[in-house]
Amino acid sequence: MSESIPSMRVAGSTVVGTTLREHVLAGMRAAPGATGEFTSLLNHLSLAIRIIHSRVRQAGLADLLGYTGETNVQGEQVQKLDSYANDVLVTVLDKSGHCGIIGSEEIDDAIVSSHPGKYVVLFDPLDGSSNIDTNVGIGTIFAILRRTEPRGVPTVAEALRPGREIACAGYALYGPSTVFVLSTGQGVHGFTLDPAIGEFFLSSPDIRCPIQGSMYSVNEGNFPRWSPQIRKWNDWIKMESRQDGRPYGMRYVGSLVADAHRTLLKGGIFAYPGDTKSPNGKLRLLYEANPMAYLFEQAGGEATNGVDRILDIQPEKLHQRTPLVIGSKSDVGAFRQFVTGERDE
Ligand code: AHM
Ligand code: MG
Repeated sequence: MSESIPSMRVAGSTVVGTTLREHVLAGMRAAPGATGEFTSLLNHLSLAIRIIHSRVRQAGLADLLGYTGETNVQGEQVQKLDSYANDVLVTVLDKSGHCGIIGSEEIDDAIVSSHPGKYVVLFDPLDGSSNIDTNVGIGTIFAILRRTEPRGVPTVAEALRPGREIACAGYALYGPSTVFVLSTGQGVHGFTLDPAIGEFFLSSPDIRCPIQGSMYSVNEGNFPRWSPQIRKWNDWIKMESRQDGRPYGMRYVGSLVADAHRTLLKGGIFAYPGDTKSPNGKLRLLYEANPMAYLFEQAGGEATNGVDRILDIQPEKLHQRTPLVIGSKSDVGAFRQFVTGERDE
């Protein structure tokens, strides 16, 4: 454990680190006028994530793999774990009493909470569905906004707001360990779950995305469908250049949460651009792109749709898709230069 993590030494040798709860409480104490509702909402989210973690770990044993037989709003086959994770989040968040609107990648329309509170929570309950059955990293991605009319009847319009209005975003990655990465607008902090006691401990305080990386992450199988500019970028990043460290290494898990987590920590670039089959790409603005864009900006990285800032896009529909390019400032900048035609080699 890093020396910079505030910790408590007990009985001479055991070190007890900062828990997620303590971290969130400290943020609340520093915020004048805080009522504790936001702290309580984050504690509920953390509970939902620990429940999902527990099920993901048992998936191969408990008849939780495979499909439910239903198709979701995206026209995709619903996996049992997708459906389970969605139910857990909706139930726990509704019960918290802090949400006016709950929106999920798995649900057609936003849910008006039965105990309306002052927040909007939007999430992808289990990102990386295609990897569920093969024991590859998957995750949960979320964004929280303050309602614009906290005393009024909740409306979907309160969810259709640009990502720059996000108050908090994060994700859980169910990988070899379960990590919870969070930002409330004061940097990005990573916590690791100690599964024996069910508590998240601060393990990566103040994550910074390096200014330039050495890896790129993109589904290159889509190459023939990309624009000539994006193909040029792809050729360029694989060309030898001692001066700027090319060729970059290639990493692609196919779970946004895993590919983004690596890119956030190590730098480089993740791109899911539009193509001739899907002009707006595959990823959803409200449930995937906005929360990731918020985290990357908070960590000193950048997030665009290839050209423009993701967090400035005005959403028109809950399930709207957008091309997404996130990563180190220098690498996302180079991608933009190719797309705009400013450079072609
Ligand atoms: P999902 O939310 O249904 O899991 O789909 C989104 C996933 C992302 O996690 C990942 O970046 C992308 O789809 C991978 O898509 P592809 O298989 O086309 O590379
Ligand atoms: Mg997803």
